[in-house]
Amino acid sequence: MKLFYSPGACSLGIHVVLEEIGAPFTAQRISTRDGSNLKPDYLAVNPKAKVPTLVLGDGTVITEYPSIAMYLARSNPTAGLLPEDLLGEIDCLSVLDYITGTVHPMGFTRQFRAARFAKDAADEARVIADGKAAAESYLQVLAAGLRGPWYFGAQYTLADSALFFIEQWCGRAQITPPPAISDHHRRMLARPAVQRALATESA
Ligand SMILES: N[C@@H](CCC(=O)N[C@@H](CS)C(=O)NCC(=O)O)C(=O)O
Repeated sequence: MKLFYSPGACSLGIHVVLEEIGAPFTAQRISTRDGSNLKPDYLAVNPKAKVPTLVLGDGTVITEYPSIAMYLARSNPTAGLLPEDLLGEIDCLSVLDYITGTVHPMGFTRQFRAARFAKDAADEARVIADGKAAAESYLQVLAAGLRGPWYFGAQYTLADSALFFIEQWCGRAQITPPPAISDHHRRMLARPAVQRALATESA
């Protein structure tokens, strides 16, 4: 398997999942900051020009964070990254969708890529402020759902690694998360799989 990631991007959550599973994989760095995701070589793999992208050994390409995460968890059931009951699994998918479909784009992308959403340069400060306010309110929702020590209580799941990339972004966005989220972030940083993924991405 090969993971295309950009350092510190949402692909970090998938990188952590791969490290948790422990199956062999190659981490292929591209940078969305320097526009490598727009180059023809990468567009041939993922025409959406986004990370993460997972390429399986037989060449199958999987895009979109929740789909990649679900594939990895379902194809490696012994890693136990999904609740076992159907409604638990659906709850987990719901958290992944909320984080990647709402919190990420509406809260954080608006702050980190304000120019894309602003009418002109003068409008960027408003876009950033709106993104920050939205992110703070989404974090309250996530904190209220956190059952601790992991998102769903005793079992560590895909929801935890997705929440982790958001927690990493709070510093860059100068957001102080609710205490339950900061505590969860500290627990994540203590996990060897998280430390391995961070070491690779910062090398
Ligand atoms: N819907 C996609 C969104 C992924 C996404 O927005 N990734 C960002 C990095 S965090 C990206 O690749 N941005 C590059 C760009 O928009 O130019 C998913 O869930 O995988």
